[in-house]
Order: sequence, then structure tokens, then C-alpha cells
Amino acid sequence: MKFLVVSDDDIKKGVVTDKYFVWTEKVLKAKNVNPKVVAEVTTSGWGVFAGLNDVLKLLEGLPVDVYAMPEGSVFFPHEPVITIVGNYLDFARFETSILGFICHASAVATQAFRFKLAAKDKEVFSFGTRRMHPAIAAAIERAAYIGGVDGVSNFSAEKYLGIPSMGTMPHAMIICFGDQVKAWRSFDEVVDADVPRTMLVDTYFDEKTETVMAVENVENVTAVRLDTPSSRRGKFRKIIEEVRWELDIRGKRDVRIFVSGGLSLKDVLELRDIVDAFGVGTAISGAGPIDFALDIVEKEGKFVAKRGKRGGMKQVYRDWEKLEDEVRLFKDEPAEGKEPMLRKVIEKGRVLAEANMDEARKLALKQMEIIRRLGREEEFIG
Ligand code: PCP
Repeated sequence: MKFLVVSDDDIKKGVVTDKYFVWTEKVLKAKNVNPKVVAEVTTSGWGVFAGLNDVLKLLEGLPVDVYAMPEGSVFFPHEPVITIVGNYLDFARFETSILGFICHASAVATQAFRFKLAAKDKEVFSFGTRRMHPAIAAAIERAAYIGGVDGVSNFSAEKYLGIPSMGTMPHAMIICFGDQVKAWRSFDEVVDADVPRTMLVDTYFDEKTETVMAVENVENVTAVRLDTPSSRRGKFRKIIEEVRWELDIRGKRDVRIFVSGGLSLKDVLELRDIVDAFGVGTAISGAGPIDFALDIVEKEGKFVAKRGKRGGMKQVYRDWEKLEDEVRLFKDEPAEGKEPMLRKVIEKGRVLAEANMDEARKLALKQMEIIRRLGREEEFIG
């Protein structure tokens, strides 16, 4: 039995390509046309760059040089995040997979970044791999983690990324017991001591009632999770405030409130002052792809660019104080006091620098801090 997943080999061989590249190869080869080009990946918006790890694996061994921003970089409109230098036919058919690796990963990282920015000092967890194909679960969690979420729920992240996974408890478990208290107590009894005791409090009764039941019947409650269905939410904020009140008057100020279920950025902004942690699914994992495109900008040393694109091989120089970039031609003088963001990552097929998830996350969080310091949150949360 095999799932319908394209093999690594077929991606690496370029079988995963759009048919027009197959014809392009045929035509160019037949006519002996194979210019030396510079091609760059850009888009017209901002975002957090992710997915380079797989692009490096894809392009490794091809006779090309590749420059790229480090993963976790905030990129701005029209800035190249990847630049490839080589003969066109050496990488033409890989365009489909190059973009495929980064368009979704960067979208997930960007959404995670925005949610974390919106949540301020409150926690955000990635809960959404169930909305996407399981074959990319670890890739989604990696991108969300790079974007800044505090933790991820998919268990495969432990094996594939070496980071812990986290979670609470599903309604299914409560229903299996048919009794919330039995379910909560059993969880407390059985699950490892270092796992936070986050009790799901909306299965049968209202959230306040179940919260009180939880703290009165289970000794070690760390948090309560409200996953209230939208049909029952009414004024969600009021429900949460009421839960907080009932906890506080019982001396349970340290019991945290965790919310989840269909959360949007707007929900996070509205609830962040009374909620301690957010579990975000579809809004992160199902983020609409960033529409990166790969375009030729130089051919045999001459500037060329299609309409709407900017010719010439470029470097992006960052002013870290202002988190602003300046784009110059690669061959021009570097911008003084600014850091070049594009680094050579592949030389003649040899990978010079592996992508590093932890470094990428650190970089994303560093930029988030700068955005906060500059008071530019709104611009990035959108
Ligand atoms: C799941 C989980 C989170 C949801 C998904 C996050 O809910 O409990 O709340 O995904 P979303 O942001 O796309 O809604 P359910 O499927 O209701 O699972 P359960 O009842 O077991 O918690």
C-alpha cells in the first residue's frame, strides 16, 4: 500500500515540473540555445522566508551558484530571496519545485509570525497540520516554528525536527469516558508529570461550569482549554471573562486560559489581554501561498526582465535599526553600514551552508522584537 505522494527521487529528478518546461527543454536543446542567466525569486508583498532547506537539497549537485536570504528573514516587495546563476537548461525544470517548496512554507511562517506578533506576550501554538496533507506535516510545523510559534502539536515534529510536540486533550477522550471528571483525573494520573494539565472544559456543559468542575475535582490543573464551537460562542470574550472570574475567586489565579478553534488574527487581537495561550489551526497551516515567481533578470551579462519585473542581479542591504532594506545591483558598491542579506549558499552544486531551523527562528524573533520596538506591529499584523 502506498499513499499518493510523489517520491523524493521524482522531485529531485525534476519529474515534478510543469509540462511547459519539458517542451522548453526540448526546444532549446534542439536549437542549441542555453544562455547563461541570472534568475531571481521575488514577490510583490512582504513575508517571512522559509522552505530553503528543501530548495538546497533540490539544487545540490546541479552546476549552478545559488544565493539566498537566510530562512526566517523578513523580506519586502520585489526583493530577491533566492538568486540562481547558471545555464538556463541546468535548472529550468526545477522552477516548479523550487517555488512549491517556498510558497507554502513561507506563507505558514509569515502567518505564524503575524499571530505571534498579534498575541504580544501570550503563547501561540500550531494546531493545524490536520487541515493539510500528512506528508507535509513536519514541513508545516517547521515553518510555523520558524515564524515564531511557541510550540507545535504534530507528534512527527519530534522525529523529523527534533523539537518537542505539545497538546491538551481532545473531546473524543472525554466522550470515551462519558464523564469529564473521570477523563481529566485519568489524564492527570497517566500522562507524564512534566506535561501541563490543560483540561478541556466545553464538552457537555458550559465553560464556566466545567472549569469549576475541573479545578474542584482535579488537583493539578495548569490550564483550561475553551474550544467552544462557533454556534455556541455568543460573546466569547464574556465567556472567557466569566471563566477567569470563577477561577480567581477560587484562588486559581495561576490556572491559565487556553483558547482554540477557528481563531483568526482578529480574535487574537481582541482576546489577548484575557487569554494566556492560543491554539491556531487553519489560519496558520492553511495560509494562502505567497506568490513567489522565478524570473530571468540577466542573460549573458545583459539586463533583461519581462514586464513588471526589474532587471539585473541584485543584493539586498538591510538597515537593522529601521528594519528597512535597500536593493542595489549586485556588482555595485555595497550600501554602507547595512548588511547584505543574500549569501552564497551553493557554489557549482556544492552546498556551502545548510539551512538551520533554530537559527531561522531566532532571526524571525529578532525581527519581531525590532518591529515591536519601532511600534510597527500594525503594519505587519495587517
Ligand atoms: C481541533 C483542535 C483545535 C482546532 C482543531 C484548531 O479541533 O482542538 O481547536 O484548528 P482550527 O483553528 O482550524 O479550528 P477539533 O477538530 O474540534 O478537535 P477536538 O474536539 O478533538 O479538540
